[in-house]
Amino acid sequence: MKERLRELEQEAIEKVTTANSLQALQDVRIEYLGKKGPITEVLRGMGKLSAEERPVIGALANEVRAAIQTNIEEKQDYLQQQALEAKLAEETIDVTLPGRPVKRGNAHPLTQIIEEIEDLFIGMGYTIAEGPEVETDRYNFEMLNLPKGHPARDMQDSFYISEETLLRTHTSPVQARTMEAHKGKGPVKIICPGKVYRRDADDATHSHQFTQIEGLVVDKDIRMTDLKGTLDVFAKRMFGEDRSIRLRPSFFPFTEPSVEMDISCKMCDGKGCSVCKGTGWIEILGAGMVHPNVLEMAGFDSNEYTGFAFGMGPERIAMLKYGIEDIRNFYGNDQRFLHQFHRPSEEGGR
Ligand code: 2U9
Repeated sequence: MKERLRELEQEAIEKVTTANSLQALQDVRIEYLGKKGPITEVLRGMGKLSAEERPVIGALANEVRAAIQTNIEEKQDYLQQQALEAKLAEETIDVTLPGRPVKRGNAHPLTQIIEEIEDLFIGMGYTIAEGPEVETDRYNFEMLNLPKGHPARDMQDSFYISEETLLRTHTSPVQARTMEAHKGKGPVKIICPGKVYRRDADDATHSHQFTQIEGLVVDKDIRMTDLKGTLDVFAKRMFGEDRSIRLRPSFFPFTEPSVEMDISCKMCDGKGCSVCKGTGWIEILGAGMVHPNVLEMAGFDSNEYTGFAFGMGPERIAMLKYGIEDIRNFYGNDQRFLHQFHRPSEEGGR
């Protein structure tokens, strides 16, 4: 029986040596150390042995079982280590591989136009002023010479939140607030960009939310010629030095006199084409001298102070500049549209 046990030990160790997978090793364990294995069988037959032989064979059987067990565990550690090393080798990172390009975003085309206009006016000494989009009736209408009952205050045209509050319909309340904060003392020289809201049905040229940029200068001796000179500089910087401007009489409740400004059509150089509808001119903005009522309501003495103001729609400017035909493009978040407006500083990685 001793020989049989030694033989089994020898056999099992050989099989452990040749086992080259964790599964094969598990098979060896079951074959030799399992309940139905030969060593268990030897132990079961010990009853037939003499009293002297029994402890000797018992001890030997346990020794053989322990030896096989240790052998299997050592091999198992080895195989696990090998598997880990193989996995690590397979997963090696090649740090010399070029990186995958990251898709970079860009500023929204309207943001770009607004920033371009802001920069232009900052260069002429203006500062940027902003204000709330939820406004009171007082700042949005009253202070701008639009008293109760004025047709422009029609409930149908504005998003009212309560009787006294609404989504601002223009950025003019920012100018009214800024003037009021100056407590009757000039100069005021500001540009007010921002979102505005009108109860309009959306189509190719209307959007219920759009943007505006308005400008305001209030000081002593501000004249219509200051307005004209400023708008001429703006038109030439924005659309090209070869553009000319013309002012047509118009009406706004907050300015008197009021004008609309056209620039000569770039497409036909003023000769008349489909873009300018044969007129040679394209309407760009509205402007005028600040109405004395507006100056007085904001705390300025209209005998001492005068001012000019102008307002434009960045959507319209961008549509003219880039030949965009539908205003809804600005609000659709279509990447195919937006990605066409990368600025030089935003190039790369596309
Ligand atoms: C104060 C005083 C005067 C702002 C002005 C316009 C003319 C104008 C619109 C044109 C189309 C904006 O893009 S648009 O919707 N605006 O024509 N805006 S003068 O005059 C002001 C504003 C505030 C206190």
